[in-house]
Amino acid sequence: MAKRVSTKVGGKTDKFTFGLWTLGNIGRDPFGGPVRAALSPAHIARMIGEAGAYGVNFHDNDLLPIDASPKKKRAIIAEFKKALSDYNLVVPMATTNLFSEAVFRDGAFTSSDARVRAYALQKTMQAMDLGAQFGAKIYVFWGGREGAETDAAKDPIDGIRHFREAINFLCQYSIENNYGYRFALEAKPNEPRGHIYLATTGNCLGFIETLDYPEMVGVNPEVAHESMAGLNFVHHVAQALEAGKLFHIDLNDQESGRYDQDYRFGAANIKQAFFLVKLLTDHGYDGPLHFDAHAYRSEDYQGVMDFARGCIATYRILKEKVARWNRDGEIRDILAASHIEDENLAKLCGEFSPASAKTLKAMKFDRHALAAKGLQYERLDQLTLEILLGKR
Ligand code: DIG
Ligand code: MN
Ligand code: MN
Repeated sequence: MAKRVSTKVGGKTDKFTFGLWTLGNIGRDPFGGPVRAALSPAHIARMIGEAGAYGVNFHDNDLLPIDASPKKKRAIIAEFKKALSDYNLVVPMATTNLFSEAVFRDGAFTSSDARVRAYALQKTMQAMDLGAQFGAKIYVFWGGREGAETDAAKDPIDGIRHFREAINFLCQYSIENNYGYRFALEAKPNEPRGHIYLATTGNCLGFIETLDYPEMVGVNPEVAHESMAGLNFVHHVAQALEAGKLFHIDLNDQESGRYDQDYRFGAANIKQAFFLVKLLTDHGYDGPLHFDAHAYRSEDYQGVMDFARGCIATYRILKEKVARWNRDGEIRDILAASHIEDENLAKLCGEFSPASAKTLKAMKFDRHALAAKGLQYERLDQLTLEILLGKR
């Protein structure tokens, strides 16, 4: 593969990242075995570099097989570091695989077996050590096995309490070792468990406030996961962003009512992708843009590169569409007509006082007059579609 000149060319301004498990996905699914040969972490990193990304993420065992000898581990790390350097790639995020091994079949941090919970802590500390070795400053927790098929198995309150115990312990581990990690909790409603605890980003945001170190913990929302729960992904990201808790984001796409498809960004719902890029762009999100997605099982590795380049290209195209939308005169006029502000009312409603409450209660509102005028949202949405379709 051609060695890429390690300069900060255009795309590096956007922090596009891929996990080793994304381009390295070998196409296995519940009904069929692999369709692509397994590649080394160094090879996958080179592909990620060739696609024009900024960085690479990994689970501990994406990089180091769980039973690899110390010698083998050293060799893998050396090759991986060389690939990162050749392509000027960074490692912004690391995470732990607490979902593949049979030992975690009934949860890792929330297992009913204290020995499994202890092993999950040990494995995560070792994975945090590995991520820190590559400079990762974001640590993702996706509790893929933290849940239940039958609630006869355990009290869900025990599950939440055990999860909190683990996160509190690991926050202190990061502090103790000066790793400077920010933890990002990733929600998912189900799959592989019948029901996963902390099913949505909203659940995670509520849970964070019950932790010992809430300032260290944010969220890593994924498009497919909130969509699987039938929610508006953009609104969940907005709440996290507004709360200063959007520490990371997993971009992909998803058709509603399906298993977790992890499609190429924008492949299923281009309008949602547009409004997501608009939210992130308008509010200056400058964290990693992680494509937690993989190519169709139909593809060979040429198709995998098409997939990776497609994720980046679509994000960039939508950024251009956002700029076009924001400067469109007719759109601005429609928004100006529907966004009515009033200095006096802002003062009156913005800060409670007995006087303001008294004044507000005495005011006369003509609700019929307020409802008389239409809002032109049909035209607004049509203009949005015409921009997306390249007509405008
Ligand atoms: C699945 O969406 C999860 C795992 O791939 C990983 O733990 C996390 C990292 O973004 N996303
Ligand atoms: Mn997913
Ligand atoms: Mn994810």
